[in-house]
Amino acid sequence: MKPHTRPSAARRLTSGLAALVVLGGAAVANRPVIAVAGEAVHTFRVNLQEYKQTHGLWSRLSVPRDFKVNAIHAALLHTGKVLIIAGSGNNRDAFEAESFRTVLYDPRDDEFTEVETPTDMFCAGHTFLPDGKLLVAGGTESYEVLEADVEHAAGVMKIKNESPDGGPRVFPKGTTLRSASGQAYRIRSEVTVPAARKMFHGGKIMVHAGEAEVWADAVAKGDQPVVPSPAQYAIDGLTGLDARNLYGIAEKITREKQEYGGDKTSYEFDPVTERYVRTGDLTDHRWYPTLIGTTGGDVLAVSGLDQFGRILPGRNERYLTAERRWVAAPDLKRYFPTYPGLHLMADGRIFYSGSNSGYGSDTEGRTPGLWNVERNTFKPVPGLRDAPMNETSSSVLLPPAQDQKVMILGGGGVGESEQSTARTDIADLDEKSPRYRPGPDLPKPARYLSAVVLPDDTVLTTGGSSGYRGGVYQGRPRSDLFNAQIYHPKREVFEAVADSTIGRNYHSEAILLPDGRVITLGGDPLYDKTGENAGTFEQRVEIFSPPYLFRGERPEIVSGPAAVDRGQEAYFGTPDADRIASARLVRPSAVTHVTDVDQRSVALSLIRTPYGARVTVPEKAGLVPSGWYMLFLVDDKGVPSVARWVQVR
Ligand SMILES: [Cu+2]
Repeated sequence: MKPHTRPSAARRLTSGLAALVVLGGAAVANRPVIAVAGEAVHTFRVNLQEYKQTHGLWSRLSVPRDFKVNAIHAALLHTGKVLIIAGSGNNRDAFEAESFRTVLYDPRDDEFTEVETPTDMFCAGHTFLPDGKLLVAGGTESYEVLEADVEHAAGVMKIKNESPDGGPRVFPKGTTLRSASGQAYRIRSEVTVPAARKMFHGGKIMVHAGEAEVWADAVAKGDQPVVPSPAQYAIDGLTGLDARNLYGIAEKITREKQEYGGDKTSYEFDPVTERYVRTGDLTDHRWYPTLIGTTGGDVLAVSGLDQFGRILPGRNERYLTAERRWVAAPDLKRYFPTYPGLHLMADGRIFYSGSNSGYGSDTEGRTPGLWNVERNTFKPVPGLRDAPMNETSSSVLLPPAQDQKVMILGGGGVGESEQSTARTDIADLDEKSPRYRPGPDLPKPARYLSAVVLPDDTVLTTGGSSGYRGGVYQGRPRSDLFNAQIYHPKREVFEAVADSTIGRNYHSEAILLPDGRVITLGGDPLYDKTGENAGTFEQRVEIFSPPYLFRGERPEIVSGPAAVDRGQEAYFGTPDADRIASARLVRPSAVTHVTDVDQRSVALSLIRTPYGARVTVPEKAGLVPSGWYMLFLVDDKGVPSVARWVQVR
């Protein structure tokens, strides 16, 4: 695996100078060109070797037209390619046309390929399985309808069946139900209602009605069919006993905003065949779930909105990896907001950082803490500042993972709040009674900040906006952030690096590549620059080369095993053994909505030999969950090798 080739420093310097000379001449004759000349000076400055050594370098990736997609999800596969999932890409027309997109990008040769995408994975959850496949579950079954656009009152209709005889009853799409006042409502999809169950209870036979939920829309437009309180509805066409045993119940039929509805399909994306392979469905429909692997290799799906846009009231579920199917997990009932920021800790507990993507209650489920998923107990972690601004914040397990420190960064007020925070706090989860303590402030308040663990034990933070979806902040119409900075956990400081040139807010991602660079994608502003028209999804891609790539020759890994067992030693050959200072296993990112439960950097104990490095993989699965990792050897100047892929078993 070779690092991406770039123009040499000398070549860049020459072209920068040439531009300066030409524009300098033009500026004398024509004043407006001065602005362009200023840009050339900037281009010249950021390309200076000394600047790059301390600030790194951003460069735009040229993406062929056919492969420009709305990057909602991004994951680095162990083949070295980046999986970019758009699904319908938050585009209603694409959703209605069933045009769902996934693209693979290979950073070694800048090649793109299209992947067939069977259902709308927009806003699914995902995490890597021990064998390196990416489990992708949930997504979008229906798009939201804003309150102003709801012409027909609608709501969830629970169809009841009180008869234990006659088996399940099927009602086709379009079946009409009628209110006491005669208003008609049609169901949006077919529904199967199970028969009632007979149960013996205290010597008596009790009948428990069968029931199933379905969405129903009023036939007539306007407010007439609105029913604000619980009511019963008769099903058209039923007579006799059927009419008595079968009926609908709705909590409310309203013209309120209709939220996105979750999907229940689930896939394993195979990096080798580059195909989605369907698994058993989720037991609950989920939009905005977080998926997280446990120490045993199974996966939990946590939170999300159901098919009717209601937040799941604490129903989580478990993926049995060996059986490739989902099962309900009533033993793990616990309520979280959507896309909760979860991190697997060394002892197998799951830390909920408090980061989330909102929906549901603005108070319930917002307390950070350690979740014991064996016993379903939860130990709150207190001390977080600006706790009401956890929505759209991000959190990261700081490198190395052995330190068991999680940092939470930025975030904003609930919903479309214009408030946001520059706060970072750090929880040391190895302490007996862990609590958040203050970290250094970000340069500017930030929502949707991307945080990327780098192989030299630092964290790049980039993108985000101060306002909601890049919009209004403190009187300014646009609020994308272009400043990027690197966090140094040892010194607990942020150091500024070069500015990015593309703003990224909601629906944006940044992930570490095997060659040590960071790719940044996406951005979904609510409004355009004028603040009056709808925004356009940011499809341009920019790549950051951190300062360590400009500090001299990179160490090389020339040999080593493709798989290692936890707790075991492994030997990697390198001609640069004398200057290797550290070895790190970095688990590749799988990120959406700045939620990335996968990325982590694990320190390996290191013994140098004349021609290589002997490393030992830690024993705890909570520290090094099974799966594929990038092995980086890092030299005494902090310069990482290109990674070598290793499967940890
Ligand atoms: Cu979203």
